[in-house]
Amino acid sequence: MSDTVPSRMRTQVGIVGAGPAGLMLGHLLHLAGIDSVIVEKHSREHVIERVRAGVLEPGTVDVMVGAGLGDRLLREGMRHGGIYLTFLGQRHRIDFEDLAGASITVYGQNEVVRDLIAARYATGRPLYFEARDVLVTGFEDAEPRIRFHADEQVHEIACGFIAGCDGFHGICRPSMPSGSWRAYEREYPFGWLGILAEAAPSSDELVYSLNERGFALFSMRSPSVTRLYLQCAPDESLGAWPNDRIWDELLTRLGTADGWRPNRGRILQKNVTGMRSFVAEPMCCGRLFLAGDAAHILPPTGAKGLNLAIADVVMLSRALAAFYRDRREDLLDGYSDLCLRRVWRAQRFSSWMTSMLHRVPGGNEFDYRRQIAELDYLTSSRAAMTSLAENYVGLPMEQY
Ligand code: RFL
Ligand code: PHB
Repeated sequence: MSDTVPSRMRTQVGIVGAGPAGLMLGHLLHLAGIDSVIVEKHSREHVIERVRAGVLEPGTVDVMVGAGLGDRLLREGMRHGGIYLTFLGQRHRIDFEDLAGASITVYGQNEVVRDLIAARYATGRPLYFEARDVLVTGFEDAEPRIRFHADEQVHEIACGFIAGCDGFHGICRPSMPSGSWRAYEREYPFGWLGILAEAAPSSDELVYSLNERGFALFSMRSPSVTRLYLQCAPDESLGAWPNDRIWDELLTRLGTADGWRPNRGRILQKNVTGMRSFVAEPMCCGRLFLAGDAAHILPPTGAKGLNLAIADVVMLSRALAAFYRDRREDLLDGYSDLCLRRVWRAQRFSSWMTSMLHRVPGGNEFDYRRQIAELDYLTSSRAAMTSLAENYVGLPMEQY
């Protein structure tokens, strides 16, 4: 790679990563008349087919619609006015519309990404998939560059700024010199085994359940596809989970005394995810700005990761637009602090939901009884339910 002559390009913003953060940033910058190049390590198919988040806050839906990307989302997204919490075999509804005046939308992250890639292609602006050996340099000295290998060629992009949207395992955050930032981190002693099943959802809304045997979650992707999760060990082997065992466990943990249970169906996909809370502060170094999972990750119990990624890039696109339009640097200077306030509120909410709804392996009965008491209080106090509803539907984009 080093002995070939690189193809050289110049752009205002070089974006590393074509997940929701990178693609949405590219689109918002395009709408503001700012050019960008997006560089992604995986193939287009891999990026679209990765099954991850499902819940969009109303603020995220507004961003998609405002950016002209709402057609399919408004047609196919499923609006949910609340969620259920199950414990001791009873389901309790939390009514978001009544308590917080808002609803959430279930629309798979892969559909969001599919819409964003189509929008990027429609602009004709560059998007490289399957980029190898991606390197970011020079961002501390006002000469940011992205170098990578794709299509049998070495490419070097001189950028005004670099946006590190390359997820938790990306290269941008580790490229920031140690000492210039700090990590706040917590690991959890459990993970989630997730399945996608060819089965009509048997509830119109999500069901989060705490059972003696651990946490389980009922969600969906479409009128014919159910998404389900089970608490498991962080390094659980899928080999130990034949399909019948998965269904037995899901039905035991989610089924309620009134006879409600998820419908069974062919399992289309299974995976195990560990859980971690992580925040990098500050979310920038010189002319490199981190956004989304590259800067912070949360346990998925609060359904916040994708929504935070979108909020970050809304703020970053505004700050970059103020720079290129009016030569104003104050929004770039304030970017990290502005985002971190929302990030920490989401971290608080996600770790609270996680500790309320999971059983700590080897934990004692005292904890389980305390968790049941917490759920009992939560589902019988309007004040407590309002707090959950407000946090679940998320802060408006304008409010921090
Ligand atoms: P992504 O989606 O990880 O995208 C980063 C992209 O960068 C690429 N990349 C590189 N590209 C170039 N060079 C390199 N060196 C690179 N290294 C990596 C990667 O290939 C990838 O394409 O980060 P982004 O854009 O910040 O988006 C964040 C979200 O994906 C994430 O927060 C959510 O999926 C989290 N999450 C949920 N969030 C919600 O808001 N609501 C939910 O309901 C929800 N459920 C979930 C979730 C995450 C889950 N898992 C699997 C962790 C449920 C689960 C099970
Ligand atoms: C999902 O549908 O994948 C989902 C829903 C809610 C969560 C996490 C994941 O908290």
